[in-house]
Amino acid sequence: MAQPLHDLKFVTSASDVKQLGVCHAEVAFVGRSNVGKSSLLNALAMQTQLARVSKTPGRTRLINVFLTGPDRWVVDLPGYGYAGGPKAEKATWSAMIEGYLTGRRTLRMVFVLVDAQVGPTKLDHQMIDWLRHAELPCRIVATKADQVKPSRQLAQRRDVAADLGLAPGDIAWASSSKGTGIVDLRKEVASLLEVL
Ligand SMILES: Nc1nc2c(ncn2[C@@H]2O[C@H](COP(=O)(O)OP(=O)(O)OP(=O)(O)O)[C@@H](O)[C@H]2O)c(=O)[nH]1
Ligand SMILES: [Mg+2]
Repeated sequence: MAQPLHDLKFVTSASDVKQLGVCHAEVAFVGRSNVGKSSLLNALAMQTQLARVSKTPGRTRLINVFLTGPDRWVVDLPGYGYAGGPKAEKATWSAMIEGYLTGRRTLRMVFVLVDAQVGPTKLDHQMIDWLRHAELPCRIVATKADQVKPSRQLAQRRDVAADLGLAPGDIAWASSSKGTGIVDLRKEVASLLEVL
């Protein structure tokens, strides 16, 4: 059988949640700029150029919607914490993300991506606290796990989890470039979207 999510295809970009139509179920990826959201999406879809990956932070500036199966969406959100750009633009980004996160009843899970090596930043904490307060389901994914030295992997996983008040097993540990954790994450997303 074909792998789930392999058929992900880009549908639309929006600057406002009001521009989005309805779907049956959706999951979203958030995280600070450059944390690897688009790369993870590509890895999950087994495609190299589905979502645009860039060395320049702030590449993804709109709500990008990808479709899999019948009316199932995977949504790539613009990264937060991008230092560049005018202040007014940053305020627009936060409004865009908040509007999306609070405006979708079909949203089943928010995957919050945190850099495995750097650990949760102040902005990551703010995002996670905000999601918990808004009672939105969230799952932490530590990205770029290949950047953590093999001898540090276990300890780092424990530290990142503890920093967020979680157990190590609560965090998905992934590397888009090496493929670590991608199969499990793909299954998790497919199961949430009921496309398994
Ligand atoms: N070593 C390593 N680098 C990665 C991994 N995933 C992404 N990167 C690199 O990190 C950089 C940013 O990746 P993106 O996927 O564009 O990050 P993003 O979160 O979508 O960034 P914005 O769209 O700017 O918010 C790129 O240079 C990627 O090649 C990974 O698993 N391991
Ligand atoms: Mg991106």
